[in-house]
Amino acid sequence: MDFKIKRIYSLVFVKDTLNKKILLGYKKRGFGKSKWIGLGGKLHPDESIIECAIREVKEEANIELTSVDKIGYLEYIFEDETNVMAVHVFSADSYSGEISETEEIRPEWFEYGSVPFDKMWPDDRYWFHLMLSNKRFKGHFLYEANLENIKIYDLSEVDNI
Ligand code: 6OG
Repeated sequence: MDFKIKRIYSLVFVKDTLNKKILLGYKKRGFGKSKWIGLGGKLHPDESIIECAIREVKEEANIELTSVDKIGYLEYIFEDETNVMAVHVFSADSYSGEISETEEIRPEWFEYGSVPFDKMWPDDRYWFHLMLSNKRFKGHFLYEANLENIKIYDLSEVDNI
């Protein structure tokens, strides 16, 4: 029997819309180590996905989000693995506190035109432009077991997420 176990994650992009900059985090450890990623992580039992997004941003960059907008849903499937990562994508353009580095993440602002795709998850190249231009989207990505190549994907813009 072939069945998949879904693991649920949040993935949050904090935007400085005035200066057209996006906050990414350099992942210092764990899954995705040495990549630039959005902030976020695994859903805990007894919290909503929005609570997860807010908690993870606090844990990883020391700021408190004051607005979050759900903008995307992505599923990652890995060859030879039973787990599926179900990732709820958010954007946020207001927060309180000062952004600072934590044990897991070194946060840094990037201009929309200087996003370091060569040091990010390969799927980001497909949907980042949608996220940056405030579009909503859904997609699936099947990764080869080496986690470097995408074998098949689908992606679509949606009105509601
Ligand atoms: P922690 O392990 O830090 O949560 N994530 C991915 N993001 C993209 N763009 N592509 C992928 O391709 C990803 N796999 C995981 C989801 C991991 C964080 O990294 C995101 C979470 O926000 C495979 O708890």
